[in-house]
Amino acid sequence: MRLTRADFPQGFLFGAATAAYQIEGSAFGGAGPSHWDTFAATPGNVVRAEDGSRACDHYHLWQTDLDLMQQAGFNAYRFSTSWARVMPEGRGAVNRDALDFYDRLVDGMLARGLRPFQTLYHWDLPSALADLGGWTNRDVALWFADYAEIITDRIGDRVAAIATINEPWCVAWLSHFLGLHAPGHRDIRAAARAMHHVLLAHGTALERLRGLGRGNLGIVLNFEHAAPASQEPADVLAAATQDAIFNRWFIEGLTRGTYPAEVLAGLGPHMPQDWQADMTLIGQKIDWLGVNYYTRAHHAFAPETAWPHTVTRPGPLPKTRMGWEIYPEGLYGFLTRLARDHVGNLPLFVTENGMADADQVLNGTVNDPVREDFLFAHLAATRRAIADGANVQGFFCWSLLDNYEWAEGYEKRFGLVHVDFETLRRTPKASYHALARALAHPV
Ligand code: IFM
Repeated sequence: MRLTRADFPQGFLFGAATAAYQIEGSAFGGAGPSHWDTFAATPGNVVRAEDGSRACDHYHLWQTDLDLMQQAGFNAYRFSTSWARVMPEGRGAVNRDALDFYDRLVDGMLARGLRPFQTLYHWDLPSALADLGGWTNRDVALWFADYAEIITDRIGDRVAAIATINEPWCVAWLSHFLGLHAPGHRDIRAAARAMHHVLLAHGTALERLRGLGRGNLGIVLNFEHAAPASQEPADVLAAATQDAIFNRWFIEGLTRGTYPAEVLAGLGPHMPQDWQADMTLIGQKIDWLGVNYYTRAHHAFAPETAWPHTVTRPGPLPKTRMGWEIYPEGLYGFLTRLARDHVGNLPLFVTENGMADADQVLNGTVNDPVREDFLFAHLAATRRAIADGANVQGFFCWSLLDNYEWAEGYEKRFGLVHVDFETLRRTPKASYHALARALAHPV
């Protein structure tokens, strides 16, 4: 038996999530260039060098997309506002068309009974700020707070919740240590700085918004279950180190006023001077925490490599088109672990969960049974975490639409709704209809 709305607490929010650069079309409406435009234009970074200039053209088709949200029976929509759209140079001049666009978008959500969950930063750093060092420059915290103030001045009176940053691990580690996302650095000093400045920016913006009377402020972290590749002590240690980098650095910075010793062992010498003095600002109270969860990874000790001396190995479970193992148990694990070890009764939201496949339209329909099973298994894991005491108040599928999957271009389809990137035609997939049936169920 599949779960329905009635299996969740009264008032539980169901929604889908998107991000500006992945759907809007950055060429429209006077947006400035972002570091994703230049990363994508550099050979070898992105599959087929695709970028977000047109994407799903949500900039023009947003009403259709909000209708799809409403027709699915969702009661919340997680979207991001683009810094490069609102402030094309990152600082200074404001693009009035951008403010008008987000104003209409939020009103459109409210008119359809969708609670707007805004994310302030989902990776489109304005190029002018990237030129100044981006996340490696401490000033990014103030630039970000200024942008946060400007956009919330326009729409903050109507949004239900605001997240400062989406997935700091990706902003900092994936992009400055592993080099796989913009700006594509593979540099431990840049990574250490970004790992700290991303939380400093969160704290600075949070303080600014709180001072302006804004409420329901949070942050969205991503978590990945870190398993040892074997039971050898060295592999167990490798998994613990990766767990500390991925799953503990940000939440401990936010809630414990320091970073895990295992990570400081590697990053310590490269950290900004006096980083400890920022931890009170970083550790300010948040009103909710967003949890993005997709998979687990297996880690092995790699003595021949530099710190953190780890490599990943393939796991045994079925995998999605991203090559990610399907492991719903990991979501249960993080929701209960966060409640137990870090945030107590703080409201948690699953702000992203979903999977990529090579979905195709056949005779006007898209069959995606693997995604259906995936989503219902993760909903069941969430329900079990709630029963075991985690205060989870909502679940957002990633994503409403097939969209620009960053370095993977348009090849990996995460949507509940198929998008034909030639015609821009939207076709709801079977998983969309299955969710709509589950949500139509009387409470
Ligand atoms: O598409 C991304 C999203 O932008 C952030 N979280 C993970 C998704 C899938 O990779």
